[in-house]
Order: sequence, then structure tokens, then C-alpha cells
Amino acid sequence: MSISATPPATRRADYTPPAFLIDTVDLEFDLTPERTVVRNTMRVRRNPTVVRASNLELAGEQLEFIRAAVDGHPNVNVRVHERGLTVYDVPDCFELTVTGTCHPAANTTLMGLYVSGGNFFTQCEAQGFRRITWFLDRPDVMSVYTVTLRAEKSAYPVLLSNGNLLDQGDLPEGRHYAKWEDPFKKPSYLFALVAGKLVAREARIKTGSGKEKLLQVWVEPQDLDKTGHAMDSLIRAIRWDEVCFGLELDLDRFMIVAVSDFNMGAMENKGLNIFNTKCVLANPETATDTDFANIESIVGHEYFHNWTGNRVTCRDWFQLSLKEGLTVFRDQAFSAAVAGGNESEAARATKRIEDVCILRQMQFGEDAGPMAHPVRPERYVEINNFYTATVYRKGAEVVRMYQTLVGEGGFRKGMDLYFQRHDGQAVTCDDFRLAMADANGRDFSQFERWYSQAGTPRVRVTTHYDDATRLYGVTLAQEYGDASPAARATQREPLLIPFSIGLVGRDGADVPLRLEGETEARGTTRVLELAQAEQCFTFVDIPEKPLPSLLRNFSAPVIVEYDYGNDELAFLLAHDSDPFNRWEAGQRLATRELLALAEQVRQARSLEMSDTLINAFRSVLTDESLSPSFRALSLTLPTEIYLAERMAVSDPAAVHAARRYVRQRLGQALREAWLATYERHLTPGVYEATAEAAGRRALKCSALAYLSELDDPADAVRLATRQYDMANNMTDRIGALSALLNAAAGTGDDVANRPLDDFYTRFEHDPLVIDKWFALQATQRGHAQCPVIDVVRALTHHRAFTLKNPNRARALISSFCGANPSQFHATDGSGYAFWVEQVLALDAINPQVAARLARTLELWRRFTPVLSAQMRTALEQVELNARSLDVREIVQKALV
Ligand code: B3K
Ligand code: ZN
Repeated sequence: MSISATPPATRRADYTPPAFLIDTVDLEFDLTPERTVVRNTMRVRRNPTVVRASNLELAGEQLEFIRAAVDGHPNVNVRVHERGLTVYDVPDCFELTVTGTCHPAANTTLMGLYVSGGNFFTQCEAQGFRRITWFLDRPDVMSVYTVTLRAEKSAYPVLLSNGNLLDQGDLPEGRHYAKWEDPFKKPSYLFALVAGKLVAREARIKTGSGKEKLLQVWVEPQDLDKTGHAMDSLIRAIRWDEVCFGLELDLDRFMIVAVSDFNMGAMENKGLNIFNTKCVLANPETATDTDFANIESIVGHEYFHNWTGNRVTCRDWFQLSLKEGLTVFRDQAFSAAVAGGNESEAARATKRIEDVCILRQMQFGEDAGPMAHPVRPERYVEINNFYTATVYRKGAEVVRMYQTLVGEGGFRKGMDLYFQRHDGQAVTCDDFRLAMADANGRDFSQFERWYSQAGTPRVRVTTHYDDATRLYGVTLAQEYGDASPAARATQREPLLIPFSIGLVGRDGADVPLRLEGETEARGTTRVLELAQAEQCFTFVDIPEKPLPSLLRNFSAPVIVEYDYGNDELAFLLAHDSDPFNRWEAGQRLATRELLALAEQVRQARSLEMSDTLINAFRSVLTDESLSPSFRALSLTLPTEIYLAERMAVSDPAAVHAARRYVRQRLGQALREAWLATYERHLTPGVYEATAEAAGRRALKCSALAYLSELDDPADAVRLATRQYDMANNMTDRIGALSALLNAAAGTGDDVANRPLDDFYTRFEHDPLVIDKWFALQATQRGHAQCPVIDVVRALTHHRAFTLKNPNRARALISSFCGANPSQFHATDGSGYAFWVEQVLALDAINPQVAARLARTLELWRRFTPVLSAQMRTALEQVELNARSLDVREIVQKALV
């Protein structure tokens, strides 16, 4: 196949059930880094519900065949080929043994069995198991696994696999073995093994029904002091699932293992979760408050998969959101619930705001480009490219909408019915939808469109108040706007949209709501069910013209279009009882101002902004009744990426100039308030990991960041230097260092050099912290004399840099290409040339990491002509030279 040929696609419509089933798998591993021998014995039988096939086709990749036997007879008619192995003329029911080898030390893709830091690890989702042994490597084939691991005892004292430990002991020649059995049927993508020099933090707990469980967090010895938070998070997650969903841990032991070379965050292998060190290790000196929160949610996420994903799994990979959307929804609910303390209401709102920010930045962007796809995609070339914001985050919003439509009690009934019907099965998104519908006596057939239609819906709102009748009409109209061709290719019928609304009176209080036809008012927030292209809802008995608070708590993943005046937004920012919409009002106000300024930059006009935003920000900053975390979020301007996507033509330089201008103006105009806020929110003494303390640190660092924007940043430099030197936690340290880098960029002096060097020396032996050191420099503002590309290029030669470690590659390369838009999109094309080099270098090592990086240019058509022409050339260069299906699928989609 020539490199530029269109790669073959897999289609949802082509699904057929497997011709054979595998009831049991017995695996024996003789582990050595260069060459591991895998003996695989399977009980196979014909699938009774499927037309008879004479041959068994097993998938296998990058394996060397040694021998095969059917029912113990070695004379088997088999053919080994590039994509796997065919066994000809098999009986209805038989035992098949296949022996082969794989090459863990040479495996840089980090899929299948590989070596990291001298230890063995596996990653099988989605199709890595076929790189370990030949198998029906598809999620609808579920089997019971027994696994025997053999290895040299001194180098690999710990041998782990899924389930329960049956036996262990010594072998001749300094080797030893361990035998594991997982009593639950599972698909091959949930298989895992780990072998090496590791130590564990342990805890023993009793589940709700009184059963004893052993919990372990396995890490390299030097990291043991960073496992407490992960263990606490795991215990909280176990409790939460018992209380909220009545779901208990089903195995006697549950293990988490940390590995520093890992393609994503973590993996939910049954009973043996494998985690990127970044998503598990934390102590106050090395991890920020954000890291702590991420670890908690990811530990929760992988644990929750034990039921939503493992006990009930996906029939095929098009159903990925069945487990991912649902499990993200569950981890979001978990994090919101445990953020707790006496701040719980505010903490819940903060969590919701953060989740929506990520959705709007990542998923709305995806929906606007060539990778747009429905929550349940129709086709893929490389399934690894479909672990997307749409499948995960829009998928989670789709699950959230069921809950909004049927209430928390109704949602629980739906979950109960889902498990009652499907425990132990591999099912589809339709099965989940039907369980929700049947448990609540609802017809959710229209709701199916959320799974099959791509693009971000827009809801246009018009209102009308009539003094004489005291009626308030709200008309909601849904459409898709100017979606990308990829989104337009899917069907586009009206959706069922739960649209939450409140009406705010002139005194700032919510108006009691009574819809036409109702006998009395019920509550002050109502969920309107928009099911048609356009629908009018009439509220009666409204004493005066109210201000609508639309899509409260972001009740659906849509864009709301309503013509608010600036004063109305400022009023909502001050009064809306819905914290999400309070924040949203400030964001709308800021977005409007910033986009207008970006336009002024484009037209080379001098910049001017109104006082509305400054006054609104002043009110928030000085409102002590608001929690510090909410204030910090409300005072954060929309990101440059979010703003650029909202321009008719994306112009990163203009957005950057506008945003910088606004930050400077806000810094200057509110200088006294920032200084006072900074001093009032210091967190002296012992570090506390509470949401309250984290909120104070966030607000303090945000004040510092605004002060660092000033033409004369002396205050910021003084405070940040002190904060850096006195820091007893990473949040303060990083906050100070980035303020210093920012101040240095403004003045061109060297105030950041000493702390930057100090940071490196202090944490030289802690790779996760050194990742932060790379990322901080890659995302800095830079200045004319020193473009950030020069810094980044120099850092690629730093002794601590390597492309082979995904965390390190992402810290420097992806941070620069994906999170420093104004520097990356330099008009001289230097960023794009760098991108081509790095995508191709990664393509040869690790296609998954390369493909993620390749996606940073996918919205190229939306940029200014000067930039988009150069982006196109860069994409063409990658298309010509990339070898992996992963990267080729991305760039070919971008170029059509
Ligand atoms: N299920 C894994 C993701 C696997 C990605 C494979 N390319 C982690 C998670 O979502 O929990
Ligand atoms: Zn997941």
C-alpha cells in the first residue's frame, strides 16, 4: 500500500457478531525484556446464533509464531499472516493453544506489553491485546482469564495480573512465578499484567455488605510518599459508588499501579488499574491543587469503570461513549460531591464551571472541524483517534441530560434497570437509552439523535413581555448554525433539549414560575423540554418584565443565542441565583469586549474598552460573600483558543493583543483591590488540601497574575519572589514562577532566571515536576527579542528532554503547539515547521502521541489566509511522510 492511499475504514453498520466465542483463556508468560514467550490456551466454541464459519480468524500483530495445537494435537492447519492467524476447519468446540513471542523492550508504541523504567506493563485498550497474543480481540468476546507469570525473581520481585492471586512460588535458576485468576468474564482490552520492582501502600476496608477488601497502590520505591492522596481518593470513590448507585467492589483486592511511560491518563483493567504517574502521585511539594483534584477524579473514573465499562461493557468500539460518557458523568458527580466541606454548594458550582469550560474549548472546537463526529461515531480508520472530547465529554453531557429529564431518582432507577438487564454483557448505547426510558415510562426515541448527529446545536431565544396580560413568552428555536462539513454530513433533525430557565426580577430575586395551563407556581427554575425546531413557552402571572436566566447550570451542550445588553449581563453577574449563570454572564460580557477589541487590533485601530467590564470585575473581586474559588474563576478571562474560535476568521495574534490589553487594563484599574485581595488570601502555615484553601490560593495567584501584567510590575515581582521563596506547596511555587515569567516578558529583564534555575535544581529527580518546568517555559508569553520557539527548540536539546516519554513530549511540544497559540502561530511559520518535525519524529516512535499532536492544526481553514496557507503546507508535508494510520487519518481528514 502506498503511503498516501486512503486507509481502510471500519463502519458501525457492518457490525456482525463473532463467529466463535472464547469461554476461558489460560495465559502463561515467560517474561524477558527482549523476548517474552506467551503460551495461550483457549476454550473456543462456535457462536450458536451465527451462521457457521469453518475457519477461526484470530487477530495478531508484531508477534512471532512458535507453535499451535488443537485439543493437544500439534498437527494443525494454520496460516500466520500480517494481521493474525487463521485456523482452518475447526470443530464446534475445542481447545486451542497458540505459543508465540513479543518484544517488550523494543516496543515504543506503549501498546501491548512494554518495558518502562525496567519494569513490564501492558496497555490493551483498544486493540493492544493482539500485540501480546493471537485472539478474538473485540469487546463482545468475554472470557474468564487465568494468568501465570514467570520471571527472574531479583529483577521482577512483584508479579501482578487481574483478579485474585491463586498461587506463587520459586522456580529453578533464580526465577519465580505467580498465578492469578479473574473470576469475572471480561473482554481482552481489560487484560493487564505488571512485573517489576515495586512497592505498595495498602489499606483494608469493609464494603457496605461487610466484605473485607485489600486495596493497593503500587509505585517505584522513591514514590511511596506520594500515594496517600490516591489511596484516599480510591476509598472515597468506593464509598460514593455504594451510596449513590448501590454498586460494590466485586473483587477481593483492587490494585492501582503507576507507570511513567503511558499514552493517556489511566486504564481501568479489571482489578488492576494502570495509571500514568501524573494521575496518581501527589504530595503538596510536588503537585498543584489542580493535580490533586485531577487525581481524585481520575482515580474515581477508573474505579467507576469497574461497573460502567467492565461488568457491562461495549458491544463494539462505536459504543465507546456507553462506558466513557457515562463514567465521565459519574466522575464529575463524584468530584462535585466530595469537593465538600462547608463550601459544598460553591465547590459544586466551581466544578461544573470547570467541566463546561473544558467541554466548550475542546469539544465545541472538535465539532467545528474535520474530526467532527457523533457521540456514537459511524466510521473510523484508527479507533485510538476516537477517544475524543465528543465521546467523553459530550457523551457525559448526554448522560447528564437523562438525569435532568427524569430527575436524580429516575436516573437511579434507570441505572438499576441497566445493570439488572445487562450485567455480564457487551451492549450498545441504545440498550442504555432503553433502560433509562423503560425505568421511567418515557419514550426516548427522539433522544437517540444526540448519539447520531454531530455538530453543536444553537438555541436562539426570543422573549416577549406583555404588561396588560402579565404573560411572558419565551420562544426557543434550535438549529445547527454554520457547522463544519464533517458535522453537516450527519442527519440533522430537531433534538430533545432540556432547557433550564429562571426569571430574575428587578430586585435581583427569582420570580416564581407558573407555565400556562398550570394552577399554581412551582419553583423558580424550570426545565423546558424543547423537542421541535421552534417552540413557545408562556409564563403567566409575571408582575414585571423579568430578565431571563437561560440554560441554568448548562443543562444541555448547546450554544445559547440571546441578545443581552451589557448592563443586563452585569446585573446577572451580580444577582443570578444560579452560580453557573452568574459566572456565564461575566464570561459573555468579557467575550464580547475581547472580540470587539480583537477586531480593533485587526484594523490597526487604537484600543479602547468600556468601563462596564472593569466595574463588573471590581464588584466580583470585592464581593466577600462569594467564595474565593468562584471569584478566581469569574475573574479568569476566556482563553485565547476559545476566543479565536469565536472569531469569523481566527487571528491568534489579534486575540492575544486584545486579551493582554484587557488584562493590563484590569490589572491597572483594580490595582489596589488586587493587592488587598492578595494579602487577604495568603495561606500561611501548614498546607491544607481543602477546597476552601485551594480557592484562596487560586484567587491569590490570580491577583498576582493580573499585577504581573502592569507596565511596571514591581509589586508583582516583589510578591512573587517572596511567594516563590516561602512556598511550601507546588500551587504557590508555580503561581509565583509564572507571574515572574510574565513580568519578565513585559519588561525584558531577568527576574525569572534565578527561580527557574532553582526550580530545576530543586526538583531535578522528580520527573513530573520537571514536566511542569518544561511546560511553563513552552507556554510563556515571550517577548520580541526572544520568541518562545527559540526557547522551545533549545529545550529539545536539554539533557532531560526525550520524545520517548509521552509526558515529557507533551510537556514541551504539545504545550507549545496546543497551549501557546500566539507564539505557535507566528506569521513566519516557524511554529508550523517545528510541528512538522515533531509530528514526524513522534510518528516513528509512538503513533498515538503523534496523532494527538497532529490534531493541533485541524482547524486550519478557520485562520487568516497568511496562516492557513502555511498550515496547509505543513499538513501536506506530514501527509506525505507519516507512516502510521493514526497520523494519516488525522491529516487526511484535515485536508479533504
Ligand atoms: N479507557 C481508557 C482509555 C483507553 C485509551 C486507548 N487509546 C481510560 C479511560 O477512559 O478510563
Ligand atoms: Zn474512561
